[in-house]
Amino acid sequence: MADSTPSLPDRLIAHLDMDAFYASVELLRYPELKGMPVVVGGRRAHTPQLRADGTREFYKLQDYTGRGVVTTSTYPARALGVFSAMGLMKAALLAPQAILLPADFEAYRHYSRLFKAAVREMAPVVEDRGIDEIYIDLTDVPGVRDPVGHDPLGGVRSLARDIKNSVFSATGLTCSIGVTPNKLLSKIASELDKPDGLTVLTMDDLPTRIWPLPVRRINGIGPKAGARLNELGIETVGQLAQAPQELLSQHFGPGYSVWLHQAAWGLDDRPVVTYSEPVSISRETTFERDLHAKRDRAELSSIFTALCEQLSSDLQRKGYQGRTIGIKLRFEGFRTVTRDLTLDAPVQDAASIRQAAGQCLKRVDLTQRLRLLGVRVGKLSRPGTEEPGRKTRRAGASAGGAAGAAAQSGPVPETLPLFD
Ligand code: DCP
Ligand code: MG
Repeated sequence: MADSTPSLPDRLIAHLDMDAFYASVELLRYPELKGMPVVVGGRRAHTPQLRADGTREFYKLQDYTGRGVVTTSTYPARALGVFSAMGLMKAALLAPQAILLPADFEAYRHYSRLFKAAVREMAPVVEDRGIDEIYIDLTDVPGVRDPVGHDPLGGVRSLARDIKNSVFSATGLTCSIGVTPNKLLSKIASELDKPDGLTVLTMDDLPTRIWPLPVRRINGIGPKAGARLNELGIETVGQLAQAPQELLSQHFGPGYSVWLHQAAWGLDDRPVVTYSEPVSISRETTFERDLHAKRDRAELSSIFTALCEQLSSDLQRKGYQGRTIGIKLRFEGFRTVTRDLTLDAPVQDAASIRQAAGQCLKRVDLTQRLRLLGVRVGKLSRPGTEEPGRKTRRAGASAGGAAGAAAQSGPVPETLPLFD
């Protein structure tokens, strides 16, 4: 008898993303908040206080004043319109009763390690994509191609379910998984049934499940490209799939337009890469109020030093040193400027980072008030394994944000106040 089972794709790639990750970790600590609108994004001052009777007093969003943003929110808070990156005071208008909690990155990193270790025990080919997401190559996991009853994808579903269960046992947290023939589709699929979702798609599902989605759901179509496509009347992935290649090429250039077309047809050959070194490590902070280089010099200077110290301890903990030191400044009005400097030899200590970052700072016009300051170390190496240092110093400058034209570079006149 001929085998009528449709053949499975060559590759079976999963994308796993934790649900409301930071907020869910907080709920492990404060289970009484389960089911409530909760927002992570406060400062230490918003830490819940233990009352005499053993209950906790939480901080309500309506009592917040300041300029912080929502780092993440629970699904009940999202139902009220509160999402990542929204200003906390704006969020307070939508969800005044929501609970505000400070972020605890140590805890999130701990749970990140736990869930990744749990997955690796079941399927070792894992690509780390950040604190709460991974790709997993399930292609060669034993049993994955076994049908279950009449379902040719039964083995895939059952393995994905086992992975979800194992993540839950290890952490008490739920995640959402998409399994498809490639990374591009899996990244989209994992979001289709969030939270606690499991979505398995083959190429046959492309027209019904992927094409109706807005183009922005494709990882790699950012706000600019998305807006541009919409202006051309291309709203959905399906419309993108049908768009004439010449039209795309005209507006997006030859390389990106070919990629757009392939993405819309669900094509992606990228392998799951099991190991990658970070490109850079950075620390940044948004101020509670805009600070001026001259008037708030002392405050800025100590924030700047603290950032360099934190960065140095990050580098030491992770076992890296770096040769390129960069700064990021965001001014009132959201103009963002970056500067960097490449040193002869890699550094790891706070003083050297501070010194080089200070040099970068001298190349920025600081007449406008600042709302954010960041320090970054790039060109990373492991101590003892670095390539020989360069003879020359190279300095780079780039600018982004609302006014990309902010690449006003060159030395700033000596008379300008510097907080270094
Ligand atoms: N995060 C952040 N700043 C953002 C977005 C997210 O710091 N602008 C942090 C908080 C999130 C974590 O990264 O908990 C993971 O990001 P996700 O986009 O996966 O968001 P969540 O896991 O919170 O929710 P979801 O269930 O939609 O995945
Ligand atoms: Mg997530």
